Amino acid sequence: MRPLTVMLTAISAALAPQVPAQDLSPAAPIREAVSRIRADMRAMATAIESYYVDCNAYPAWVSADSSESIVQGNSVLAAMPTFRRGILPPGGRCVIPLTLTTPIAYITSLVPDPFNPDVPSTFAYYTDGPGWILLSPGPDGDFDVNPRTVYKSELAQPSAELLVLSYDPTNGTISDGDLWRVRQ
Ligand SMILES: [Ca+2]
Repeated sequence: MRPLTVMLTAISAALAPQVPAQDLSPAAPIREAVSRIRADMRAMATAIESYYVDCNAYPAWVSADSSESIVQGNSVLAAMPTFRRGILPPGGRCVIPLTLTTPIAYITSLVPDPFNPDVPSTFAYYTDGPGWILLSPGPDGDFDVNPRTVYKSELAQPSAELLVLSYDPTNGTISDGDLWRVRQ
Protein backbone atom coordinates (compact mmCIF):
# COMPACT_ATOMS: atom_id res chain seq x y z
CA MET A 1 0.00 0.00 0.00
CA ARG A 2 2.84 2.38 0.69
CA PRO A 3 3.76 3.04 -2.99
CA LEU A 4 0.12 3.79 -3.78
CA THR A 5 -0.10 6.25 -0.87
CA VAL A 6 3.01 8.00 -2.05
CA MET A 7 1.64 8.18 -5.58
CA LEU A 8 -1.71 9.59 -4.42
CA THR A 9 0.05 12.18 -2.31
CA ALA A 10 2.10 13.23 -5.31
CA ILE A 11 -1.02 13.50 -7.47
CA SER A 12 -2.91 15.57 -4.87
CA ALA A 13 0.06 17.90 -4.54
CA ALA A 14 0.14 18.33 -8.31
CA LEU A 15 -3.59 19.11 -8.39
CA ALA A 16 -3.48 21.58 -5.48
CA PRO A 17 -4.40 25.11 -6.62
CA GLN A 18 -1.36 27.27 -7.20
CA VAL A 19 -1.77 30.09 -4.70
CA PRO A 20 0.76 32.88 -5.23
CA ALA A 21 3.07 33.19 -2.28
CA GLN A 22 2.23 36.20 -0.15
CA ASP A 23 5.03 38.74 -0.04
CA LEU A 24 5.74 39.04 3.70
CA SER A 25 9.12 40.75 3.39
CA PRO A 26 9.66 44.06 5.23
CA ALA A 27 9.94 45.76 1.83
CA ALA A 28 6.46 44.64 0.71
CA PRO A 29 4.57 47.71 2.05
CA ILE A 30 7.05 50.00 0.29
CA ARG A 31 6.66 48.16 -3.01
CA GLU A 32 2.87 48.42 -2.63
CA ALA A 33 3.09 52.15 -1.91
CA VAL A 34 5.30 52.69 -4.98
CA SER A 35 2.79 50.83 -7.17
CA ARG A 36 -0.09 52.83 -5.72
CA ILE A 37 1.70 56.13 -6.32
CA ARG A 38 2.38 55.22 -9.95
CA ALA A 39 -1.33 54.40 -10.43
CA ASP A 40 -2.45 57.55 -8.58
CA MET A 41 -0.14 59.70 -10.69
CA ARG A 42 -1.71 58.19 -13.83
CA ALA A 43 -5.15 59.22 -12.53
CA MET A 44 -3.90 62.71 -11.62
CA ALA A 45 -2.36 63.05 -15.10
CA THR A 46 -5.73 62.30 -16.69
CA ALA A 47 -7.34 64.97 -14.49
CA ILE A 48 -4.64 67.53 -15.35
CA GLU A 49 -5.10 66.90 -19.08
CA SER A 50 -8.91 67.18 -18.73
CA TYR A 51 -8.41 70.53 -17.00
CA TYR A 52 -6.24 71.65 -19.92
CA VAL A 53 -8.96 70.80 -22.44
CA ASP A 54 -11.39 73.12 -20.63
CA CYS A 55 -9.02 75.90 -19.54
CA ASN A 56 -6.35 75.87 -22.27
CA ALA A 57 -3.74 75.95 -19.50
CA TYR A 58 -2.48 73.58 -16.87
CA PRO A 59 -3.48 74.10 -13.21
CA ALA A 60 -1.45 76.82 -11.51
CA TRP A 61 1.13 75.92 -8.90
CA VAL A 62 2.22 77.76 -5.76
CA SER A 63 4.95 77.15 -3.21
CA ALA A 64 3.67 74.69 -0.63
CA ASP A 65 4.46 77.09 2.22
CA SER A 66 2.38 79.94 0.76
CA SER A 67 -1.04 80.81 2.12
CA GLU A 68 -2.58 79.88 -1.22
CA SER A 69 -1.31 76.32 -1.08
CA ILE A 70 -3.50 73.37 -0.25
CA VAL A 71 -0.78 72.13 2.13
CA GLN A 72 0.88 74.15 4.85
CA GLY A 73 3.16 73.35 7.74
CA ASN A 74 4.67 70.45 5.83
CA SER A 75 8.43 70.35 6.21
CA VAL A 76 8.83 67.77 3.43
CA LEU A 77 6.95 69.84 0.89
CA ALA A 78 8.09 73.23 2.22
CA ALA A 79 8.97 75.54 -0.65
CA MET A 80 8.20 72.84 -3.20
CA PRO A 81 5.58 73.77 -5.78
CA THR A 82 2.22 72.07 -5.51
CA PHE A 83 -1.46 72.65 -6.25
CA ARG A 84 -3.19 75.88 -5.42
CA ARG A 85 -6.11 76.16 -3.06
CA GLY A 86 -9.40 77.31 -4.57
CA ILE A 87 -10.09 80.72 -3.04
CA LEU A 88 -13.59 82.02 -2.49
CA PRO A 89 -13.35 85.82 -2.30
CA PRO A 90 -15.53 87.57 0.32
CA GLY A 91 -19.01 88.04 -1.06
CA GLY A 92 -18.03 86.29 -4.24
CA ARG A 93 -19.60 83.30 -5.81
CA CYS A 94 -16.69 82.32 -7.99
CA VAL A 95 -13.81 80.26 -6.78
CA ILE A 96 -10.57 81.73 -8.06
CA PRO A 97 -8.47 80.48 -9.52
CA LEU A 98 -9.79 77.30 -11.01
CA THR A 99 -8.17 74.27 -9.46
CA LEU A 100 -8.14 70.59 -10.22
CA THR A 101 -10.91 69.88 -7.69
CA THR A 102 -12.84 73.17 -7.50
CA PRO A 103 -15.26 74.28 -8.85
CA ILE A 104 -15.13 71.46 -11.38
CA ALA A 105 -13.92 68.16 -9.92
CA TYR A 106 -11.54 66.90 -12.56
CA ILE A 107 -10.56 64.56 -9.74
CA THR A 108 -12.65 64.21 -6.58
CA SER A 109 -9.72 64.89 -4.27
CA LEU A 110 -5.98 65.38 -4.57
CA VAL A 111 -4.49 61.97 -3.84
CA PRO A 112 -2.40 61.74 -0.65
CA ASP A 113 1.25 60.75 -0.96
CA PRO A 114 2.19 58.01 1.56
CA PHE A 115 5.84 59.04 1.36
CA ASN A 116 4.98 62.56 2.50
CA PRO A 117 3.74 61.74 5.99
CA ASP A 118 4.60 64.98 7.82
CA VAL A 119 1.21 66.48 7.10
CA PRO A 120 -0.99 64.38 4.85
CA SER A 121 -0.64 65.99 1.49
CA THR A 122 -0.61 65.32 -2.19
CA PHE A 123 2.22 65.24 -4.69
CA ALA A 124 4.45 68.14 -5.57
CA TYR A 125 3.31 69.64 -8.86
CA TYR A 126 4.85 72.14 -11.23
CA THR A 127 4.00 73.45 -14.68
CA ASP A 128 6.36 75.45 -16.87
CA GLY A 129 3.46 76.36 -19.15
CA PRO A 130 3.47 73.75 -21.94
CA GLY A 131 4.04 70.77 -19.61
CA TRP A 132 3.94 69.55 -16.04
CA ILE A 133 5.53 67.20 -13.52
CA LEU A 134 4.04 65.35 -10.56
CA LEU A 135 6.57 64.41 -7.92
CA SER A 136 6.79 62.22 -4.81
CA PRO A 137 9.86 62.14 -2.56
CA GLY A 138 9.88 58.34 -2.72
CA PRO A 139 10.63 55.94 0.14
CA ASP A 140 13.51 58.02 1.56
CA GLY A 141 10.96 60.75 2.37
CA ASP A 142 12.85 63.73 0.98
CA PHE A 143 12.88 65.39 -2.40
CA ASP A 144 15.97 64.98 -4.58
CA VAL A 145 14.44 66.64 -7.65
CA ASN A 146 13.93 70.40 -7.93
CA PRO A 147 11.19 70.42 -10.56
CA ARG A 148 11.72 74.09 -11.40
CA THR A 149 15.22 73.42 -12.69
CA VAL A 150 15.12 69.75 -13.70
CA TYR A 151 11.79 69.52 -15.55
CA LYS A 152 11.95 70.81 -19.11
CA SER A 153 8.81 70.44 -21.22
CA GLU A 154 10.62 71.46 -24.41
CA LEU A 155 12.59 68.21 -24.44
CA ALA A 156 11.17 65.15 -26.20
CA GLN A 157 12.25 62.93 -23.30
CA PRO A 158 12.62 63.49 -19.54
CA SER A 159 15.84 65.37 -18.90
CA ALA A 160 19.02 63.49 -17.99
CA GLU A 161 19.10 65.41 -14.69
CA LEU A 162 15.62 64.10 -13.88
CA LEU A 163 16.41 60.52 -14.87
CA VAL A 164 19.49 60.35 -12.66
CA LEU A 165 17.40 61.46 -9.66
CA SER A 166 14.68 58.82 -10.20
CA TYR A 167 13.82 56.24 -7.59
CA ASP A 168 15.15 52.84 -8.64
CA PRO A 169 14.32 49.85 -6.39
CA THR A 170 17.34 47.95 -7.73
CA ASN A 171 19.43 50.39 -5.66
CA GLY A 172 17.58 49.16 -2.56
CA THR A 173 13.90 49.32 -1.66
CA ILE A 174 14.57 52.36 0.49
CA SER A 175 16.97 54.41 -1.58
CA ASP A 176 17.36 57.95 -2.83
CA GLY A 177 15.57 59.27 -5.82
CA ASP A 178 12.03 60.43 -6.40
CA LEU A 179 8.93 59.09 -8.13
CA TRP A 180 7.54 61.28 -10.89
CA ARG A 181 5.30 61.51 -13.91
CA VAL A 182 5.71 64.16 -16.60
CA ARG A 183 4.13 65.49 -19.73
CA GLN A 184 6.91 65.47 -22.29
CA1 LIG B 1 13.82 61.02 -2.60
